[in-house]
Amino acid sequence: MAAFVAAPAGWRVAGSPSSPGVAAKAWVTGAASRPAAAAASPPASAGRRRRPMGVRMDAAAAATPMTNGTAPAATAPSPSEPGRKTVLVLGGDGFCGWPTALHLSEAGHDVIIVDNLSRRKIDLELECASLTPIASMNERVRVWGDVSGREIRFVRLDVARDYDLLAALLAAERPDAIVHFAEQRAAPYSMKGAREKRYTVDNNVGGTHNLLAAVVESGLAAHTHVVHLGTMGVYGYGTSGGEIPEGYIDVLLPGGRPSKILHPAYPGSVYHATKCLDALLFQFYSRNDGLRVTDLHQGIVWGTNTAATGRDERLINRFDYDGDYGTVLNRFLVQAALDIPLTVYGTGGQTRAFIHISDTAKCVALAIGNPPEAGAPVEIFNQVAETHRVRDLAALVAAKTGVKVANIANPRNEAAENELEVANAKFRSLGYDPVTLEAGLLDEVALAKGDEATLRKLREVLQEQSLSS
Ligand code: NAD
Ligand code: USQ
Repeated sequence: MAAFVAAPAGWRVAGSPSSPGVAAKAWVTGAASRPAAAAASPPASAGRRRRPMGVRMDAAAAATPMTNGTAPAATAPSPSEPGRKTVLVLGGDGFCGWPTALHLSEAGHDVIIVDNLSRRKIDLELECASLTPIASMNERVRVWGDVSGREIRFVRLDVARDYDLLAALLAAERPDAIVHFAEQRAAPYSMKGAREKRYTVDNNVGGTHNLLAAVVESGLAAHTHVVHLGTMGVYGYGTSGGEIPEGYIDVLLPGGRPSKILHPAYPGSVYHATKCLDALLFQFYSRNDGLRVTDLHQGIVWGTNTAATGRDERLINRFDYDGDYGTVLNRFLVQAALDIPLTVYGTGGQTRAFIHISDTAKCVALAIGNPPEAGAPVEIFNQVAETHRVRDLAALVAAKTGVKVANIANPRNEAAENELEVANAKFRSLGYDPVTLEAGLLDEVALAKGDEATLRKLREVLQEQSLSS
């Protein structure tokens, strides 16, 4: 348990655990303490060309509705339901993708999840797991059919590798919108070593480019709206010198020529760099092919469940708390529940933007409902609710739970202190009314701290993970 506290994974420690109190537990320390073979990144297994679930490999597949074969006897919403769209959710097995898929399905859209399950493989590689028990994808969509009466189809394919299958899927389904979550999203993981850096770039940039090329090749450029989950980290931290605008800045080019350009990119990790490269691809395809793209620059997501994932325990969302995928507030919540001092890296002067998981789903739905015109510049929203300094977050959690705070050497190469002010007027004007941390945190803490059964479960899970590592 103490290992969990003291062993954040980060890029300064890759290859040689060096932060004080680094633990022996592989599931905590990440690749740093793992033999090379055990650290094999997903491409090793993803490379085996498995037949994606439900996807027929013959030519007829392109015209055949694709399901996972266990689709529930669901009452699909009527095709005439107003505003109903066919929506592909790439990465729909993940932390943000799963609740978003359910939210969109509940809203009446015809949802198809596409995922290669690579995140589950990374769990095995890191010898860690979601704190919450995650059902298989087949079970997830079956249970959703039972409780909601709505069908979600699941197609297993690798967006970065299975180009032909992806293109066939688009041609067959002609989706109105594609929500693209399918990327390797942990900055610490992307900085572990050359293997993880290369995987992150190949997977993220390759996947995004495959998607854009497939939309064009399928003749859907003017039809399909691509909604991508980007990150606030593309702007860098403390680089804007004031409020960060939504994507673009007005500049005067030499000779006094006015122009509107993408906000300069200041990625702080290889992962964040892939989001900057994605943004350039969107700009190119939007100008060159008239693609309709919305890029959502999202802050750090916290929380676990949404109304939809709370409808049955087999629908529960994943909750990561390890040093790579566990985001800061969710780590603090687990630490508080176990009465482990909160791991503030450095001074905790890093200011970051935050959003609750239920708002992720709502914002994506808002974006889908407000597509840009074909040929319009990429629409960019800052998908954030509020900003906080890490040390203030720790103080808030400590005040609500009585847990102590531990400042530990920062394993990341980042500014010790930064200001962060973010514009998000566009989302607010569309009706976005965010869950705030002050209000929502109470629920999460109650879940983790107030409920003895949950506490017991947390301890059991940590105990099991310690034994198996
Ligand atoms: P996650 O790792 O839980 O989910 C990503 C999903 O995509 C996984 O299910 C994974 O198996 C799948 N995937 C990855 N590569 C794939 C590929 N090549 N083909 C098919 N499926 C693939 O991550 P998340 O937290 O849900 O994040 C989703 C997206 O939102 C990411 O792009 C991330 O950058 C962005 N985002 C997340 C946060 C956050 O705090 N979690 C904040 C800002 C932005
Ligand atoms: N931090 C701590 N203690 C911890 C863990 C983290 O102090 O135990 C600090 C980190 O040093 C960092 C901040 O908290 O300064 C945020 O770290 P994080 O791991 O919560 O989030 P980050 O690495 O920024 O990445 C997460 C998601 C990523 C997304 C990004 C949005 O994993 O997919 O893009 O948030 S943003 O940060 O706005 O760019």
